[in-house]
Amino acid sequence: MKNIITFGTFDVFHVGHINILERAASYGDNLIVGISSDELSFSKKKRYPIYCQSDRMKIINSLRCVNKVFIEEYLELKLDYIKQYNATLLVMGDDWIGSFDWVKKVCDVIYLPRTPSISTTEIIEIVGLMPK
Ligand code: C2G
Repeated sequence: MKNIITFGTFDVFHVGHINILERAASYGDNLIVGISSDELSFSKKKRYPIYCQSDRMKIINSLRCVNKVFIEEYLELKLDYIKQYNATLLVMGDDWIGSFDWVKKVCDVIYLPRTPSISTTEIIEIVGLMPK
């Protein structure tokens, strides 16, 4: 059994999220997803997510390509999560390229190209500009 692990906030779920999750799942047998806690998301993006962590977990957990979800509290604990879930491959979008190479002593790491022209930030901006 090959366990794949990936991480993200996955706020306001969109096609870029499902694309990376499906591609990550195709590398092994089990896809485990670390969902950023609301506090971790705040520390990364300087705003709280639109959807709270329990709703984001519920959405990701409902996907066919996902086998397990858990809350990621700190970026620095990546290696502990990788060991805890016996993951042999970490998959991340290429906006994180190089950032997690430090786990390579325990686990392979690949960075996949992001889906172009879509992001949660952009969706929030567009919705904010819509006439009432
Ligand atoms: N993503 C993508 N294409 C997009 C948008 C996002 O491939 N158009 C990918 C990102 O590269 C990431 C995943 O979807 O791998 C989740 O994206 P975010 O929710 O923005 O995750 P982020 O807040 O960057 O958290 O420990 C690492 C972090 O927790 C990653």
